This record gives sequence, C-alpha cells and structure tokens, in this order.
Amino acid sequence: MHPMTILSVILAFCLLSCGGKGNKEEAKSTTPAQPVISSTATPEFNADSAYHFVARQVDFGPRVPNTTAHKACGDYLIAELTRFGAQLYVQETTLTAYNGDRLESRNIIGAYNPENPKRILLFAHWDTRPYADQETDATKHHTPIDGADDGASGVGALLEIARQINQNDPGIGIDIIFFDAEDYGEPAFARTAKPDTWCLGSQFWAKNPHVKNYRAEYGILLDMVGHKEATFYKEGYSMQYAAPMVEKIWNKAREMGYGRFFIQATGGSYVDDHIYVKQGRNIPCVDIIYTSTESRNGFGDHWHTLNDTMDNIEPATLKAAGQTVLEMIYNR
Ligand code: AHN
Ligand code: ZN
Repeated sequence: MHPMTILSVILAFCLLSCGGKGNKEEAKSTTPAQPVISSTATPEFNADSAYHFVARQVDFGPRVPNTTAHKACGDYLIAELTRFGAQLYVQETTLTAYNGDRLESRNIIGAYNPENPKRILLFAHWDTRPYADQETDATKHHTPIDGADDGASGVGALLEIARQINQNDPGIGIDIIFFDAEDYGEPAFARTAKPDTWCLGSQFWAKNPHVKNYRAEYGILLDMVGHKEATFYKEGYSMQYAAPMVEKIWNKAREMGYGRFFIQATGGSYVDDHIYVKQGRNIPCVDIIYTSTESRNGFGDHWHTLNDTMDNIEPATLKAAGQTVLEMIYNR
C-alpha cells in the first residue's frame, strides 16, 4: 500500500471512530480493530491472458530444437519477459541428445528483485517433443507434437504470473526459468537405455546457474497444467525432498476451491526438471504435474501424442495452478 493511502486510511479511521458525537455503538463494539496495514493482497491471475500465452506458443508450431518455430518462440518468450519488466538472462548452449543430435538450446530466465536474497524459483520447459511416441500407431512416432499442455501450458501460466509480478511487487525475489530441451529424451523405440536423456536444459543450468552460487528457498515446476481434465497428485520426488511445500501448496489450493484439480493423495515419482534443480543446486522443488491413476502411461492420455492440442486446454485449469502459485508468492 502506498504511504499516502495508509495515511488516508488512518485519517478516515480517526474521523469515523475518534471524533464527533453519536459514536457510542462503535465504542461498545467487541470486534477488534482491523489492522491498518494488511499484507499485500494476492493479485488476480487472469486465466484468459494465460490461455492466450499458451495459444501464442502453439501457433509457432512444434517447438523442437533446431527448427525455425523453436527459434521464433524463444525470441517471443524473451520479448514477453522483457515487456513484463524482468531482468533477463539467456543461456545459449549446444546440448547433446541421446542419439548424438546437437541441440541449439536456450534457457530463458527472468529475475524480479534480483538483489533480494530471499527467492522463489518458478520454472517450466518451453521446448516440445519431436516424437508422438505414445501414439498406438507407430507410423506417427516420429511426428512432433503441438505440446499445448506439455510445454506451452506451464510457460503460459508463468508468463501471466510475470505480468502480475510486474504490476504488484511481491517484496521477495522471484526467478522464472523457461528450460529448453526437456522433452528430447530417449524414445522407447530407440532402446539405447542411456541415463539422463531428459531435461537437458535444466541439467545444464544446474551445473551452470545464471548467477554464481544461485540460491532459492524452494522451487515450483509447472508441467502440464492446462488440460481440461488435469489432476495434480502430490508427486513422489517432491514429497521426498519438499514435503512441507507440497502440503502448503495443496492446502492453499483446497482452501481456494481448486480441490478438483489438486488431489490430496501421493502419485508416482517422475524424472522431470525439478530433480536436476534439487540435485545440482540443493533447492527443494515441487512438481505440479498432470498425472493420472487411470491412464495407460501415468500421465494424461494425450501425453506425447498428436492429441496434445489447444482443444484440450481450458482456462480453468491454468487458473487453478496459476492462482495457487500466486498465493504462495503473495500470501506466504
Ligand atoms: C519422463 O517421461 C521420463 N518424465 C516426464 C517428464 C516430462 C516429459 N514432462 C513432460 N514431458
Ligand atoms: Zn513431454
């Protein structure tokens, strides 16, 4: 609150309660006085805005490293974070995929209040999978996917969060990282069984953080947070390394009425960007990820298929994830 506003509130309070006649009722009131300075209200996450940020990414086409769509989308994300007042870091590097492919990659990082030692790290991957290898029809396995949910949704939610942070100083440091080359992991059809073939961008960042000795209190990964039928179970590794934060997030979500998405039960453990952030930087991380107990692969049925399109994305899901994260930032 602006100091002048606070002053006016105090002044108005005095005029109403301290001065004048006929105030006996108020004087007798047993209601305790409201604190004049309350904590900053959590801004309203605009789900339509987030949805728009998701659609804009999908419009480029599949964001597979070494393609023009990937390059153009990366430029777009840099421009958007810049527009939303973040201090930008772009880590440009060539990463090597499971099959020896050299991937021209960019981790795109926006920092708010960069001087504040108390920080929260928010992240998502922005690349999309080159293979629809969860399709039952094997002839489709080499077709890249739209990645509306798997990639664009997390980034879209974080862009809306960046837009809100730019308008409402949270009084804490926030870093938003869009990791590249998360989804170029070894497909089942390759059968090389190499370790650590997923999450190449976050693996690089964990070894080469954008600022020396980078620290954050904890991190939140948003992965597949836009599907209309999304369910977020408490992810196993998140429970192992960041259980108090998981509980805090899931409790807030329930209190805010998002219990339909945030399920009060532990789900599977998944290799995702959060495990490398934990391993490399020792930052406890929570993965908010659409997993399912009923699907064929543990994720949604659209996962790594040509059906991961905008048709399945709904603002209500983005809202549940995004508003909950904003609540973690502003009402901590
Ligand atoms: C694996 O498939 C090994 N992990 C899931 C991480 C992921 C891929 N998230 C989105 N796409
Ligand atoms: Zn994926």
